[in-house]
Amino acid sequence: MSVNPEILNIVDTSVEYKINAERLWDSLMQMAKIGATEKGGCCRLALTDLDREGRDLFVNWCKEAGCTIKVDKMGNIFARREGADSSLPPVLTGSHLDTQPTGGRFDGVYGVLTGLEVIRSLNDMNIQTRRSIEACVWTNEEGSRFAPAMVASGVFGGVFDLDYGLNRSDADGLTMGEELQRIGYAGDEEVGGRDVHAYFEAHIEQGPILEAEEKTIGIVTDAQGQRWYEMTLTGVESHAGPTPMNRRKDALLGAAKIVQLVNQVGLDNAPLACATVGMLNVYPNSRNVIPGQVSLTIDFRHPDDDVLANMDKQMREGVDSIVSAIGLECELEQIFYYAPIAFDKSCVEAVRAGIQTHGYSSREIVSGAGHDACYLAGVAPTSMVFIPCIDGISHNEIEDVKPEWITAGANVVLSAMLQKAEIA
Ligand code: HGY
Ligand code: MN
Ligand code: MN
Repeated sequence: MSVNPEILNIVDTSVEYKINAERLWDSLMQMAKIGATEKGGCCRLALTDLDREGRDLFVNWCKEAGCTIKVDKMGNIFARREGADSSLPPVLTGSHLDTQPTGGRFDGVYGVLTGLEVIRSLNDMNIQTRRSIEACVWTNEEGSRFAPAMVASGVFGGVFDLDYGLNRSDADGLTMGEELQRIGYAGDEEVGGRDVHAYFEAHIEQGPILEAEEKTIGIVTDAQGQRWYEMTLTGVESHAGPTPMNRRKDALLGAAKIVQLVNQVGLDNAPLACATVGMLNVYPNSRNVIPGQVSLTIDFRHPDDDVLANMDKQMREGVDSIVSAIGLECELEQIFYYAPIAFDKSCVEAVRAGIQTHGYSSREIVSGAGHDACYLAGVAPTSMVFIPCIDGISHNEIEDVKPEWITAGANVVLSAMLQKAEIA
């Protein structure tokens, strides 16, 4: 595995800088108690009281580690450990604390607490870095309570404007701005617009590749692109008894055909395409009423932007023929899109050097999931460090890892950050 020689001069990578594995695992298990679910997962939806509890715990731990805390207008948290030259753009690491409704204990949290552990370990080793280090928490990465995903890192990355971000609303009409105020995380700092020297994000792979290939670290070179849609199908509610089959405008029949169509679009663009209908609401949802309206969501992913565009075209053509055959109205809105991302080569090299220092097994990998790093990549040299998860399962309460994977990923992040932050 070749490593860029000039990087190796900045930090003596023969020294295996290590984190405190037990302390990191313990922090993860303490955070997992907040919103713990019966099946062993976590439910801490963005900007709920449980999210606030998790944020408060993180902030207190960072203050104990000597950090100063800043919160921006999207509620993003930055815990800063001053470097020798605080005028230099800092090196950031982090992820998210919000979870899916049936989320796990590691998605997002792992990256956030790895950032804290890097700071705690630098304190233990009494290392002063030349550049400041910041451990971050990005608001609403999941896009579950408030769509779309990665809203706050998207505002930081200049993709969404602040007004758009603050006005995302949940199913009850509550906006992110209102909920940030309510939980006390509507910060004063401007969102983004500042220089960041490098950003690293540790995350579980959330897929099966690393575990199947028995690789401890994923060197994330790219992330696939995404398109998210919201669709409303409108037919005619009518009585399930006297309405003949040939006189129906059944919105749920249309939705069922569209679920099949979305799946087929994924299969037609195999093996890399992903296509999912994750949400479906039927109105009036009564057993003896022919559904008059159905709302559903579509999630398309692919590492090639042209294929992603073709999936969009294939879906729209299929939808048109389904709705006209049944006589439905269809409102279709694309609410989220970003093109596939190539991460920064020098950051990828810093990760590779960290892997070499520790002698971990590794392979290059493209991220199937979206991450805040995808938007940070637009404003700072960025890369990610993946670790395996058991059976590749995530966005599921049974999400699990091996502690040694947690340790390895954090050691690599520590090494990569030291290369970028340099030792004073
Ligand atoms: O949808 C995603 O890829 C991420 O979990 N927000
Ligand atoms: Mn995540
Ligand atoms: Mn997730």
